[in-house]
Amino acid sequence: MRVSEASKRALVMGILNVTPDSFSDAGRWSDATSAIDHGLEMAAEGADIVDVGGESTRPGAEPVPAEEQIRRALPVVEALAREVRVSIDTRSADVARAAIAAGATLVNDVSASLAAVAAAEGVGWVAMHMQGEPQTMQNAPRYDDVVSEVVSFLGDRAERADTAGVKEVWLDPGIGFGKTTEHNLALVRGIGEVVSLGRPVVVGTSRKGFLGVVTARGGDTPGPEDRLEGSIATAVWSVLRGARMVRVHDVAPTVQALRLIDEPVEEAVA
Ligand code: HH2
Repeated sequence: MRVSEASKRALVMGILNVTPDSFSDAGRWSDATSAIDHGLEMAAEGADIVDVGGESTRPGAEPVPAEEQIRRALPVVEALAREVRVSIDTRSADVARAAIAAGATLVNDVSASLAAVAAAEGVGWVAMHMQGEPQTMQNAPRYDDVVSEVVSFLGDRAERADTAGVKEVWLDPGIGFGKTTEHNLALVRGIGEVVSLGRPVVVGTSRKGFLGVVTARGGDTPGPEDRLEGSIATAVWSVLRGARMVRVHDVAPTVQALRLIDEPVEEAVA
């Protein structure tokens, strides 16, 4: 059986940080016009969803007040939602509601705490695992067994989302959120265990620090913009293990790489 027959094509979520301080692309899309252009560009490259965020959650980041997140993200959500599915990357119920009113149909929630908002608004919800809070999460992440602890947390959130009445639930292991390089590698390698929960899984490894650590040669750790190979390798790996969506900065090369998995065999060799 071909992979493409076993399941529909995996989705690509393009990252659009309308922030001055994200760990990659910091400030690049922080005015609405350039952000909208970049969102449209990612849609044209094949992004199924554009994930708009007005708050960086990189290690050490300060929380951004809801009003400021709304000021940054809303015009972008409004413009893009006419052209492509938009998710709002936020931990704030107020920001989520404002973005939904502007056209977002998915709440990408790194705090896994907004199920009730998604249920009440009738939109989808991404529940992501994080240990601690962005400001301090990388100080001393600790697990007895990272994969089983993350799986158990996500299974619990999925059940709560069902009870709350969320119509579309995605689970995300939260790569880089309160995790060492070893924890991140264990989760990527063990992504099939998250998939075994029977829910659609989204994975966000794109340009993250552990890829730099693993691919470093002779002490040179590649910066975020030089982590494309690791980003693509882990996206392809995750989809082959059953993930249904990858969250990425580099949409065009990811879409191209995933075609190798999803293209029907006879078309691929024609
Ligand atoms: N990672 C980041 C932000 N949001 N959402 C999901 N579902 N999964 C992730 O892995 C994830 C996420 C962090 O990456 P990024 O948005 O690129 O950076 P920053 O938080 O610095 O803006």
